[in-house]
Amino acid sequence: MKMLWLSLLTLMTPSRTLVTALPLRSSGWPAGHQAGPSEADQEFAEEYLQHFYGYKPRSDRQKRTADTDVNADWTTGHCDEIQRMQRFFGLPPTGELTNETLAVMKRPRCGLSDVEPFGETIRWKKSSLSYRIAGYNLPIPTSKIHKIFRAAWKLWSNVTPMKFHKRSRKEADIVISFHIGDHEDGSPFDGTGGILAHAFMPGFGIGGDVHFDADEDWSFNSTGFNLLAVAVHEFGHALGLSHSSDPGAVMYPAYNFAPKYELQLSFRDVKDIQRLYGISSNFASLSSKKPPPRTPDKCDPDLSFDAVTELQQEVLFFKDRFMWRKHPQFDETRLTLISSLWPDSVPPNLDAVYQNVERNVNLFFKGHQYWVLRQLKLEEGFPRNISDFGFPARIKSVDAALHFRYDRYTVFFTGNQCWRYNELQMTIEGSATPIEQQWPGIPTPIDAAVFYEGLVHFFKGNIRYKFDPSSKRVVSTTPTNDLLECKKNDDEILTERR
Ligand code: 0DY
Ligand code: CA
Ligand code: ZN
Ligand code: ZN
Repeated sequence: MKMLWLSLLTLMTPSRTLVTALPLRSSGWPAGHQAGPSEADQEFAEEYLQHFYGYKPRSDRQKRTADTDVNADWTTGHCDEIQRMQRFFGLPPTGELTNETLAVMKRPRCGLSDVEPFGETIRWKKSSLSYRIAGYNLPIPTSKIHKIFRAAWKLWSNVTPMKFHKRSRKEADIVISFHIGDHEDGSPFDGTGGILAHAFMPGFGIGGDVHFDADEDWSFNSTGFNLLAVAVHEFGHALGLSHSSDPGAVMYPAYNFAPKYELQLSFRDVKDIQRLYGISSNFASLSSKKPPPRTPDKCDPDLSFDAVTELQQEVLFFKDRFMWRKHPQFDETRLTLISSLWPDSVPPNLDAVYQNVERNVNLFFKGHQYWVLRQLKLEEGFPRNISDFGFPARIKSVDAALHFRYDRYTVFFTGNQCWRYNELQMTIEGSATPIEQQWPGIPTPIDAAVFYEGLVHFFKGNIRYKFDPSSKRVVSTTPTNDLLECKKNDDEILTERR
């Protein structure tokens, strides 16, 4: 991830040392008065100062009386920004738009703003941005592409005071285009897969522009890559966001779109963009109706799990649309989206999961449905109804499933009862028994259960109960999240500080 972001930085924000290293001339400046700049030059300079020096046009500056000298008036209005720009380039800080000043402005340069020192925030200095769609010829109809881009901008304008307008002709702040292979910006595309798109950080010229790899199978449903999902990510870059280490974020460096899950900005994305541009006036009412989803935090003392299972040598802890994977060889438990391992087939907010080693399948339960996956593939005909297991009709869901691989049976937990399911005969043995009888000391209903290191681990809320099946008693209780080892990596600490 770090690599991706580093390469993005070097590719997308051409070094500004290039600008500062330009030879500075110290002599030969014209001393006398010179003819004022043309209107076209004024317009150019105005845009330049807006982009790089945070110049904000004020409406009173536009008001000109008939008898004022237009050039003098323009220069007075821009004096401060021109001086700052002149100092930056080693020009005499006259505050006037001299020919030399104009010449320096017109030199090719990178898209970064000079106002904010490197390492600080790069963002647009105005709240209304224009975008233009240039040079597309794709299997998707134009009207559909327009709709997708409008929807992608809307996600960002919902939470910030930013406004985005489509332009069909004329220049635009953000030019969106589709390209194949080398398209002469130093970052060639790579055919199908790999790099899907890239964007330039806010700035003049190519700054803010978004390029999509035309070799990809772009789609607006579930085949290929979802254009909306990638557009939202790229527009985030075009607005000045870098990659996020939060796997729930749209700005996560890898394509993580799950068609079953509605595309929305995560809490992290919203925080990051609002740090750059502030909060939209209707944000409070919007987010009270539908708050941006938070990514679960392994260090949250109130963390609870939806389900826990063994998977090969790993233990998987499920929460919402995420899971932590604990591998005996790695001391760090990594958070990933469930969809990054099982794309499209497994739903979020599961009730129970278990692995049947003998049959080499994993079973996922949610509500009255269950899914059987062999390796990473969904078996045909699933999801099916949990009545298959032989539960009476009153059982509408299960709380947890506990598989005993050596004895070939699985215990299902429902409320304060449990059921013993014989995996060989594929039937429930006898009828339900009270949990307190089979598993004394375990509170009900439970969230999750797993067999791990010779003990049964029950999870309820933020407490984990270690149960010894041979002596039939709880041997210890610990916080639910202690197996995840709450140690934050640098990335996470950095993102949280913001
Ligand atoms: N562009 O913004 C990217 O991040 C490039 C890589 C960069 C070094 C130029 C890129 O296309 N990354 C792929 C991507 O899907 C990585 C991949 O998994 N193939 N990025 C866009 C994306 C789309 C949707 C990311 C998310 C969601 N999270
Ligand atoms: Ca590609
Ligand atoms: Zn490009
Ligand atoms: Zn990216």
